[in-house]
Amino acid sequence: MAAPHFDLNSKRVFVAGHRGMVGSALARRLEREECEVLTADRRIDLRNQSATRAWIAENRPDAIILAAAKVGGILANDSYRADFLYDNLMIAANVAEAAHRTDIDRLLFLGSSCIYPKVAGQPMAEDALLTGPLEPTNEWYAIAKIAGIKLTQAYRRQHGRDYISAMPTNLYGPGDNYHPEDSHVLPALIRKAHEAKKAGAEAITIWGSGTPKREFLHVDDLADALVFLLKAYSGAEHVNVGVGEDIAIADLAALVCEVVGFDGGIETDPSKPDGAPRKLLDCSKLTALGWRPTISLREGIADAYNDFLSGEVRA
Ligand code: GFB
Repeated sequence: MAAPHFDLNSKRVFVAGHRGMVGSALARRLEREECEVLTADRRIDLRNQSATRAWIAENRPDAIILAAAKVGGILANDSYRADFLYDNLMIAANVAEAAHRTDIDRLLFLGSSCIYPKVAGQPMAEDALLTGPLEPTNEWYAIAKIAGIKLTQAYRRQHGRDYISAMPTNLYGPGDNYHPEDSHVLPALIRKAHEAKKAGAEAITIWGSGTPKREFLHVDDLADALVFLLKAYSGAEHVNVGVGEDIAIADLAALVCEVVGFDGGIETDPSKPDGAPRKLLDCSKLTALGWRPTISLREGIADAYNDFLSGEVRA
């Protein structure tokens, strides 16, 4: 097998955002590598330029994976526009600049599939970026994430830095946010189905029409893909990370109810937004590099439900 582009052996890898769902999955996955994982034990505010510069200069990692972000579901994105734009812009800019200033040559930035136009040919390949208007409910987040991609490209081009970006599809898994209003759809459905089962309710209510389609990637598969890219990939263009198939929200709700064991009905609430009609990623670039996911949606939902049951939010 060819030598990796970036050898992780004996390297010090800073996982920024290690308390979040993605960062904690990354820290678990990196335990299987011969590298040292650095996390910021004393919480650093990555929105703060001098604090970020100081931490990175003091700790001097060999590589940084930027998994820290302000995230949330469709309603949170729409409600907290300033936070989603400002926080994510500052985090991306501060970390990229501090990494360059400290002479750190390897950075992996994480974006999201919402960087692509609201209406784009499906599946969406990397070159669909900036070919049309964004989905309005999450354009604030998307603009910050597009700026992050552009930062990695700019530091590559102007300063010769080996900075790369990965764009995951909708994520779920252990450590997710199960907040009833602010969460993404999959954890929200787990909570709704669980609470309806406990209460003996007749039905759960899902937001919107139930017809939009989404693609779901388990966070442990994402972490594996990110470690793969960190070792193997160098290029200006970002890389999509997904599973290659999507599911209508109404069908997802039925699957979640089945896994949770709730056999009541599913009603829709058309007063809530649908968001993008579909956002399936074209992952042929990642497949050609040699990576594939391994966790099926049903298996992943069962794992996420176990996580929900073991957590504080159990009602
Ligand atoms: O996961 P979600 O909030 O975000 O919603 P997006 C996906 C779809 O599920 C939408 C529907 O059509 C929602 O209307 N849905 C149905 C629900 N019931 C529920 C529910 O109880 N809660 C939630 N949250 N949705 C986000 C972006 O978009 O995706 C972010 O806002 C980010 O920027 C993230 O990119 C991955 O997939 O629509």
